[in-house]
Amino acid sequence: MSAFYSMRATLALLISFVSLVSFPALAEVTVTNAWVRPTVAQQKATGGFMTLTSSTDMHLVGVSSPIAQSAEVHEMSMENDIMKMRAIPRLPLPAGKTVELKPGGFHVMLFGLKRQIKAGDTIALTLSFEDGQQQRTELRVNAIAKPAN
Ligand SMILES: [Cu+2]
Repeated sequence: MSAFYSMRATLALLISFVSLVSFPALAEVTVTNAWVRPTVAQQKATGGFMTLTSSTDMHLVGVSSPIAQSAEVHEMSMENDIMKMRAIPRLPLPAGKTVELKPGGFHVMLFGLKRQIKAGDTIALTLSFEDGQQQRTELRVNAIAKPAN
């Protein structure tokens, strides 16, 4: 879908360093390079991508956005030579390991888009995490709309 867009260089890099307080330990999830694919008019779904690093073992268990009626965490896999994607309820974030959501791999899927997403738009995403004690925390990040690079 990005073929509809010129490869205009988008230098904006949104970096969110947010501390998540999880008693008694202090857990920290770092999200960098959050971006979403722009859409064409009438397109109702798009993908979101980012790099996640957690200081403690966590799971990404949900995502939402005010621009979408619903959102899911997806994985891609090859089935009979066909690339398929499906929703996964929990994406493990092992302590200290960088987990990438990128085209062709894990990604966030936004459904029921309420308007067109244009390159340069800022899209708010709320990520839900769960730690080993089933303690949930939310983290809001701003994703920049840009074509895949
Ligand atoms: Cu998907």
